[in-house]
Amino acid sequence: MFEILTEKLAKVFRGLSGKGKLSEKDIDNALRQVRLALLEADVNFKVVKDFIARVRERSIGAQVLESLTPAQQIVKIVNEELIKTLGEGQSQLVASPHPPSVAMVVGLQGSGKTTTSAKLALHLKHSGQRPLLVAADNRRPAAIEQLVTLGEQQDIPVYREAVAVSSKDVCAHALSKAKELAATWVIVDTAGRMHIDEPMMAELAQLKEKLKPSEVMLVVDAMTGQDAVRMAEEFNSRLGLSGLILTKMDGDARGGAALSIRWVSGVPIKFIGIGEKVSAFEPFYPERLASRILGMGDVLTLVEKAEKTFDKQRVKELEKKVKTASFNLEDFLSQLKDLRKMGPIDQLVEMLPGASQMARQLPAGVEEKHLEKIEAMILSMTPEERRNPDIIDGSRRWRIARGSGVKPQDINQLLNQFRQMQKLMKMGMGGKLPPNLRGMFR
Ligand SMILES: Nc1nc2c(ncn2[C@@H]2O[C@H](COP(=O)(O)OP(=O)(O)OP(=O)(O)O)[C@@H](O)[C@H]2O)c(=O)[nH]1
Ligand SMILES: [Mg+2]
Repeated sequence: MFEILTEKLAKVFRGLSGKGKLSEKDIDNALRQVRLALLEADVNFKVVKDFIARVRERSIGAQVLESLTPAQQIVKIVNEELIKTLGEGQSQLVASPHPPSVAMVVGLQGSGKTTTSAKLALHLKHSGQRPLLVAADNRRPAAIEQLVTLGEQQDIPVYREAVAVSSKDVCAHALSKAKELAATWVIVDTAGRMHIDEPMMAELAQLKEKLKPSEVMLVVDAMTGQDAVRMAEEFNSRLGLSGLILTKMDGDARGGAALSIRWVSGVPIKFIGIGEKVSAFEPFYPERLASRILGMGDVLTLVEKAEKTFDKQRVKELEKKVKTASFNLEDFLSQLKDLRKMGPIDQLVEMLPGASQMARQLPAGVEEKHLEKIEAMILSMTPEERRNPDIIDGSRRWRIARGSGVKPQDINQLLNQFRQMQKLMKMGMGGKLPPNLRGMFR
């Protein structure tokens, strides 16, 4: 799920980061592509429209256009708005002030109610609760057996009665049983239908009346796309839902349901099912899904770190120096120092305002120790030499090499590479980085 969307978004962002500053037109162009990617992922039309409008409004603001890392700023905005769409923060289960708390599990036929009831019970058990499962789906004898089997496997008690007993009575008796067992949670697996119909809703409403649940959770098959979204709206208006559980998130659906359902229905997603096994169940974290969709791991934290580490004014000065090609080894050294304060080098180089052009040409996995070496060499130079490397002759080279524990050839190599870099800067940094310059970071 989401692979195609992730790929498409990554392409849009790559396109943006290839540019220095962004114009309004660049942003609109990028957002058009984002919009298309979301629609192709089957995200609800209204959700896409709102989302794009929010991202655009924030992106067109001076903050991004004038920023030195506009592409990263936009990724950051997209991430934040995506989280908003998915529901900010994690939605916890709501327990009743008078235990046992009751969670009703509802949904259409085959959505995963029975499996999910068992998953939820196991999750609660693992968090120190004493769950009781209740087989209130008396439409099919097999449904009861299925729950009993799952409960037995996990050593979780299951309350059941004969098929002939009404689900209302089963629930009433189950509550007494829960008291007897001192259960803290009662998870009620209910009957589903092929489609939403009045008898089902009426029965569920009756059960809700009886059980007074603190949670009414709709189980939604994420593979059903926009149908899932409509269904959530209907269930919610009729029954009043407290949470959603998206199942089959391990499938190859395009992900549109997952991305739309919270925004459209207003009901928070509390858990996701990610496999057939009872353990394949997780609390839902909007931030994690958003960053997974954006395929960026912890890049955002890095952006924030970069914002904190690089003094804006100094960054501006550096940019100017780069533009006028008066960027010298001293500037380079100060950038390296800032960079090393922050962490994993290969991802960070990208954020160096002056070197971001270069960074894209760098091979993956630039190693820390090579940067250390460069830093040592520059540190062994006098300020004069750093500002004007041309004065470095044979004897100075010898001295610098000895001071930094390298060979004189290494100093030569650094200076040559630096001269090339300056040349590139003079040309406006437009060209590709020559292969030997890439070696500078290795
Ligand atoms: N891959 C995957 N399969 C799931 C997941 N959740 C449920 N299933 C499968 O979906 C099928 C239906 O699950 P059930 O739990 O029986 O669904 P139900 O809603 O109780 O179905 P009825 O009782 O017939 O209405 C089963 O084969 C489950 O193993 C999930 O998160 N991932
Ligand atoms: Mg079932």
